[in-house]
Amino acid sequence: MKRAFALLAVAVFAIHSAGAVLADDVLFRIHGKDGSHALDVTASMLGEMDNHRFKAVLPGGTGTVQEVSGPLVRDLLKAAGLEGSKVVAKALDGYEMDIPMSDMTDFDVIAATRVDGKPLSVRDRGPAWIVYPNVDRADLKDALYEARSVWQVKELIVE
Ligand SMILES: Nc1nc2c(c(=O)[nH]1)N[C@H]1C(S)=C(S)[C@@H](COP(=O)(O)O)O[C@H]1N2
Ligand SMILES: [Mo]
Repeated sequence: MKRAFALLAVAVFAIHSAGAVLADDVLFRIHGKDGSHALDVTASMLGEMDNHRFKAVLPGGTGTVQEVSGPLVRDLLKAAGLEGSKVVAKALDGYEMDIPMSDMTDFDVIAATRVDGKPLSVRDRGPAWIVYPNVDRADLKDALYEARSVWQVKELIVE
């Protein structure tokens, strides 16, 4: 028993070192101004939520159509009980962008955590990427929405 536990501990450590996403690792955090209604979003939480999937061309990429999946941002905010007029998306590289709340209700904007079925690591611009359905809606393939397509999202703040 003790040995089994030790082996498990080694395995968990090995997975961590390899940079894999564990079910309960916090991918990103959402909250209101002054930290209210904070919700830590984990992979296991997303496994239980409705994940949306669609084709999109990721801005700054190769221009190819890829399949992205993740929760709708409006569903995440609802789950946390957050309401407001904008979402401030903060990324690991210090990039920060204000996104009007109307985008979340008008379009199916997701916090993509997978591209072509593969979980996004920080190296592939994860843990989460704000993605607009710009294949179904060609009008969303626009500089305005590209600038709002924040990658390496670590925090979403509703104001
Ligand atoms: N984390 C992060 N997301 C970002 C950016 C950035 O610098 N950091 N640039 C934005 C802008 S201005 C655009 S046009 C698109 C594509 O950026 P790229 O052409 O520099 O790859 O990603 C957006 N998302
Ligand atoms: Mo841009």
